[in-house]
Amino acid sequence: MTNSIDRRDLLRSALALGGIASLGTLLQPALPALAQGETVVPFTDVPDSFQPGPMGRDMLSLDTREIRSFLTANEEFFVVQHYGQPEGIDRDRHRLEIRGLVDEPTDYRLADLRSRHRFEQVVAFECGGNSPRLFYGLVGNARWGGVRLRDLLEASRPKSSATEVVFFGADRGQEEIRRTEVEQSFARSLALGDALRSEVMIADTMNGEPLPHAHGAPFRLIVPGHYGVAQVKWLSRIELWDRRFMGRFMARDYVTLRPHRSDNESRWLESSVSRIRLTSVIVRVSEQAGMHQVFGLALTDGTALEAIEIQVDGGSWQRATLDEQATQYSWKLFTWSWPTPSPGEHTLVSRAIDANGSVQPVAADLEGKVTRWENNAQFARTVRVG
Ligand SMILES: Nc1nc2c(c(=O)[nH]1)N[C@H]1C(S)=C(S)[C@@H](COP(=O)(O)O)O[C@H]1N2
Ligand SMILES: [Mo]
Repeated sequence: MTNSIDRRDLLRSALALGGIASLGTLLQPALPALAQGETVVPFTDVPDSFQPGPMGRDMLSLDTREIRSFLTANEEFFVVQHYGQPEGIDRDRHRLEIRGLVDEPTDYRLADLRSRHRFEQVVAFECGGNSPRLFYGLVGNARWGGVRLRDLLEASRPKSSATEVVFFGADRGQEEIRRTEVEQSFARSLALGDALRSEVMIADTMNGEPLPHAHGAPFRLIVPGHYGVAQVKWLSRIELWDRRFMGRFMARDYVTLRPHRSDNESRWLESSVSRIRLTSVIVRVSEQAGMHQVFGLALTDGTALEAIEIQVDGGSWQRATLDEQATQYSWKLFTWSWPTPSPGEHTLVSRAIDANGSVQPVAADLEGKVTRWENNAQFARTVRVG
């Protein structure tokens, strides 16, 4: 499998789908210029001092105003990790170990994965901490290639007592737990039933290129429809257990605390950040020959998106057009033609509605949520039309 073939396949599928991505720019690190005569209507909610891109070595955010293609280039895909990026991982020698409650403990190297049955899928995810602060820049949409986790798990023959699958990264950090200093790997888990879902993959390519180091080379877990924290990078060990895993990133951090009201009763609930909550955000407004276009993106947990609606200055909700390149687990891009806005400042907001009739919440619905995770509230943007 060579990169040039992957690139060509990518271009061909983009062509076949007749999408909005302009071909020459599909995987370019530099963003293309605007269409001739197209100008961006500036957001007035973005301070001049706002600087997306790398923030130290452990974070990179996407400039959502500049999204111009269906797939996010590898160099622009956001980066988050908690214990730094591990050094000294040899792409070809790094091993994935499958252990615990299995009859056949097995090790895999990159070449072993390359020789197994492979597939590709487009999957978008955002960090569970994505928010207005970075204008929702902790998000990306890529075509991942690799093997089904299920195939590897079945080859190791899980014992009937196994209920939990724990995924360990090669990166380690110091934690103080119950007044004890311990060294831990980044780790997350899935219930065995979830781990066996056919879309869960171990990916070693990203947009047809070998997985970059910042994104977990040589291979990472991809759990479509889940927040970023589930997508374990630098995957090195999988263990099957007969009890729940309660590591930091499952049970202490990335835990949402919110009040829940039902039957006149209110109680506090804690839940582990897992499936993506229905969300959408407007990322750009542009003007060309007097026509105004509003552009944005939406994410679901894989549930079909029913509609995106746009509201201007508190008026009636209008239906946006969904980009036809969208797949079940990709992000969903949308556009809306804004008829003749008057000069001056305007407020625009989008809301996503899924096939179950769920509507993206407003900030008031999330009132009382103590932790910052899972902020999927409708996000009003302001622009000045000149
Ligand atoms: N090994 C490892 N995997 C990890 C993390 C980490 O710290 N270590 N961070 C997680 C979090 S919180 C996010 S949001 C995603 C980000 O993936 P990306 O950097 O490829 O965008 O990786 C996840 N996988
Ligand atoms: Mo994250």
